[in-house]
Parts: sequence; C-alpha cells; structure tokens
Amino acid sequence: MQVKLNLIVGATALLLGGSVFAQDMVVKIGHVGPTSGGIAHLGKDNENGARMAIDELNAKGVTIGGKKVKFELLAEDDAGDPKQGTAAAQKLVDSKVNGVIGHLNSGTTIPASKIYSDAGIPQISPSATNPKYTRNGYKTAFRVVADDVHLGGTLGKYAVTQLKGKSIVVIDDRTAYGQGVADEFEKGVKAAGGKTVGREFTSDKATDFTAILTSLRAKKPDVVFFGGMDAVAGPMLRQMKQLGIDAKFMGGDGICSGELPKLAAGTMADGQVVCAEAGGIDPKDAAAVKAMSDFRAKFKTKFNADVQIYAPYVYDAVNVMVAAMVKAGSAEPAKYLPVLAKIEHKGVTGNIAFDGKGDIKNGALTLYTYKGGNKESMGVVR
Ligand code: ABU
Repeated sequence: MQVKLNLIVGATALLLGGSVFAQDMVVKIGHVGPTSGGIAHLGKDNENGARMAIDELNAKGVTIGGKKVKFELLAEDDAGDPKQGTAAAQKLVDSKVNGVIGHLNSGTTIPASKIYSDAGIPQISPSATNPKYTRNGYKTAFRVVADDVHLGGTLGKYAVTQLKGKSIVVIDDRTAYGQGVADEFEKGVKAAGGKTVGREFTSDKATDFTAILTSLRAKKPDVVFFGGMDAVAGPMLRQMKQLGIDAKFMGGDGICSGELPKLAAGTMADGQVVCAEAGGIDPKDAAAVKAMSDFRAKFKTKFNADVQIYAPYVYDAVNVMVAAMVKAGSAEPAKYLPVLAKIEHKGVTGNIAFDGKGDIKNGALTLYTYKGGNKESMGVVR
C-alpha cells in the first residue's frame, strides 16, 4: 500500500515538474564579473570559481528547510564597466536571485551594491577591495578579502622598509580601485617615514605609457607603484624596459595574477615585481595548505586553466552564502541575511566571519614576487 502511494506521489511530481520532484526547490545564485574586455581572464577565473562551487553543491546534494535544493548559477558579464555593472545587477534582481557573488571590480561592485541593498539581496564580493564598498551602511554588502587600506598601507611600508625605496613614484588608472589603492600606498609610504616624488595617471584601457613614463624617468625612480590591473601593468612593464627604467615595480592584488608574466612579454626580471593578494593562508598550517593545493588541482582538471587570483575566494563566497541558507533553513534573502552576517565558516581561503560593516574579520594579505615567470609567495601578513 505504502509503495503504491509513493509511486502515485512520485508520478504526480514528475508530471508537475518534469524530472524535478515536487518537493525540490531551485535556488538562484548570481555571479557578475568582467568576462569580456581586457581583464576577461580574471572575470572568467572568478566565474569558474562560482561554477565549481555550484557543481559540487549539486553533486553533493543540499537540503534547506527540509527541501532538496538544485542550485542554478546566473552568470552575468559587466565588462568591468560601472554602467554595465548596474544593468547586470538590475537583471539579476529582476530574475529574483537568492544572492549574488560579485562583482569583481570595485568600480562596478560599489554602484551595484545600492541595487542589491534596495532589493534586500545579499551580495558577497570576492575581490573588490575599495573600502567604500562596505562603508555605505548597506546590510547586504559583504566581502571575503581584505581592503585597500590594508593592502596599500602594507605595500607602502614594504617599499620603504624592505625595498629601501628613496625615489618612489606612483601611477594609477583612475578607477575606484586603482586610485584608491594608490592613495593608500602613498599614505603607507609616508607613515613608514618615506616620501613619493611623482604621481601620474592613465586609464584602465590605455596601452601607451610613453609620456608618463618619460616624465617619471626624470625622477630616477627606484620603485614604481601602479594602482590598476594586470592588463595595463603588463604593457607598462614592457615600456619601462624599453625606456631603460630599471626600478622595482609594485602593485596591489589587481596586478598579482598568474597572467602578468605573459602580459609583460618576458620583460620582468626575477624579483622585480612585488604585489599582494588580499587574502592568504598561513604556510605553517599544513591542512590549509593542502586544502588550497587540492582546490588548485581540481580547478585545473575541471577548467584546464590555472587559478589567476580570486577563484578560491569566489568558491568560498558561494559556499559561505549557502552555509547561511542551510543554517537559516531558508534561501529567502530576508531570512538568511542575518545568519550570514554572523556566520563562521571554514573555507579553502581560511576562516570566514564578517565584522559589523560586512568586511572579513582578521583579513590576511599574501606578498608575492615572480621568478622565472612564476608567482612565488613571500609570506602572509595580518
Ligand atoms: N581588488 C583588485 C581588483 C578588483 C577591484 O577592487 O577593483
């Protein structure tokens, strides 16, 4: 009798929902990053991190509030452009997503955060580091990386105390990220007792830096800091070499990619570039090191590509959002948002918990250089 009843229920469910049983629920997770344009390789890296998390969650099977869940990834391209960013955000809100991971750039994440906040939809940026993102008072805004105050300040101090820079010059790309991190770098230099002797700017789409580099060459720089992304930093390094500027080259997380040596077309000397990722795991924590190494290997197998910068942070951002839904017993934004704000989650990038602004607590930085075309960690700073 029970078997017969189950068969009737199952058949009804199949009729109602195709291959999805009636008690199942679909949870939509939005992801936004620049999958077209100059930094499409970084946008794709982020999107793949989200796809990996979603595929694993679906394979494992997740139950929320007693209902078996199928996660759907709604991936949008904002091309790193603030206007396209807000259009993508509105599209996701109209699609009634349960949460959003993104955007990649501060310049898109900050304006989009108002749209998500107005709609009450939780947003976790895996990579936007401008401090303003979490300082607008939006309860829906979170990030799983350290911010540019930490990043720029640490790099500024490093330029003075470790690189012993005496003639430090600064260039930025006038984006929310580039200008912001360059400002924080300058503050860090001054706080460490050093000074900057020149500042120029370019754009996030420029390819010719002859005029600004020629102007800065007159200062005989020993350290050049660039606030911007790897797609601009690579050609800038090539042109520095052509102009005979033999200086250390520093930048934030935006230049700290696996792609930088290729973008610089082999012109980077070993140890010339120093950059920082806005996260990192303690190299003495063997279990954490293994978890990250396993993640990178799985990512390579799945996408036939190495991690660029932030794919593991995107992966963790999806998982921490889903952990909050499970704990709240609901994927409704209003129900799981307060749980997300208080969650403690162990991810591949370390422990994730948020402060009152939505910033990661106890955020780390990892300093890197490049040798033989490979990124090498120089240590984690908190
Ligand atoms: N944090 C570097 C790249 C993303 C951004 O903040 O614009």
